[in-house]
Amino acid sequence: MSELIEIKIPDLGGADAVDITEVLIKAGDTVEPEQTLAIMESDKATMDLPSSVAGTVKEVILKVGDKVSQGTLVAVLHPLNETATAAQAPGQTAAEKLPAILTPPKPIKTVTESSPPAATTQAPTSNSQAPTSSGQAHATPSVRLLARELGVDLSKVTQASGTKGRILKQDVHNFVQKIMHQGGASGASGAAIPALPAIDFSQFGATETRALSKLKRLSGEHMLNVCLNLPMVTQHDEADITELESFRKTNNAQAAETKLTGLVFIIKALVATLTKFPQFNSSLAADGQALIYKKYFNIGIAVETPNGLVVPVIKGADGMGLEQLSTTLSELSEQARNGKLLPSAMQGAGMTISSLGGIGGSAFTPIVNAPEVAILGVSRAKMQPLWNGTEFIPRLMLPLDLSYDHRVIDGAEAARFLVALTHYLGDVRRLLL
Ligand code: CAO
Repeated sequence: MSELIEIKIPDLGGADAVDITEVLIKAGDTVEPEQTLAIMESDKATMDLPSSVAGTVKEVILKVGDKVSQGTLVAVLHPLNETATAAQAPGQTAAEKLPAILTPPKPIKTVTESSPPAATTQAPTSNSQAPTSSGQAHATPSVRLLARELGVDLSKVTQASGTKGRILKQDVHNFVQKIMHQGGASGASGAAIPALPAIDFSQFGATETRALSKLKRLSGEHMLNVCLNLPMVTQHDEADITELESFRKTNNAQAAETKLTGLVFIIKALVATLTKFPQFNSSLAADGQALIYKKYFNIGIAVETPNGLVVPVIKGADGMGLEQLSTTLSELSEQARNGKLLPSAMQGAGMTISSLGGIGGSAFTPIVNAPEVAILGVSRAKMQPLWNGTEFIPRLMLPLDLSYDHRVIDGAEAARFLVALTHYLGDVRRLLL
């Protein structure tokens, strides 16, 4: 008779008290390695719990609504083969034997860096500070976060479509829609924004409807909230990167190991500029009455993935050289594209860079990744004639777009910030001063 296997929650990248929203196994089921056993939902992401072993479920310990952390017991299995028990240490009791640590949870949806790292401690926008008395309502942290962001008092949401009367996100959206329609009908004024009219496009020609990915829906929700709540302005400037590019090319031709892209120089220059302008590396306090200055230099990088945009964070960018930044950037963007980023890898940025330079374009207006207060957009560098006082000379010019929260940053500060950044990029030796 084989030993029993205890399935436990693995390292959740620092997340704690994560909600179990679905349990997909029951006693008697046979599970395969990689099969999803349950779904967890934190404020930042929904993750599935894949099994690392094959077996028959003897007992399921978890139930929907439980809060779990690393080490919480999920289920007990009879293994299907002996390999599962091969790692058993001698002297363990039956209960201790082979706590099969699950393979790392797979994020299946993420709110992107744009989401506040912790709903309970960091309110991203002024609306999120709207007083609510929703403490008793039955809802997951992410639903509570959504309610806070929309200024919805959960105790007033009467429709609860989830199991055991749990309020779902759709219920919150329905509630808001209902209020908006009531407002419109009664002619009441206020912040409610009327929904766009639904149009049957098939009247104009053939159409096909495809569902948005969860990632797109969630990041879209957050971006809409940011746009509705932040007074944003975008400042544009150009950096002369002729010398930088010449150094980069020479270095790449000589250094076989790590190729540097222009982006790592921009990260380095951004960190130097942030040290001079610390208000750009800050967030508004929850009550909107103070600024929280971050003494760390964590830079979010917007990465395009097949499912949508995610923002992994390069932590401690100030302590990294160009090569280490390059390696870290390519590791994080690869993990992002393979859907392997843990929620913790997308948290804690001070400021974000969104680079479209590899694709094209001369300027754009990136959306601030609230609760951050500024974001740097990078467009495609191109050769341009520059007047040097005597003649036009060809220079490689890099367009930069700085969007900022005007509640925190003034236009003059933004202009100075970009001037400083372009100086660093114009002569990277200044980074050593
Ligand atoms: N000007 C000119 N060329 C540029 C450039 C710029 N500003 N930025 C990058 N390039 C070039 C690179 O040098 C590279 O050229 P080579 O292949 O000849 O070396 C090529 O474009 C591709 O670069 P890259 O995009 O792969 O690498 P990166 O380090 O510049 O960027 C990353 C990495 C992860 C930011 C990028 O791959 C990416 O995902 N960008 C999209 C981000 C995005 O979607 N932002 C929008 C957010 S708002 O919706």
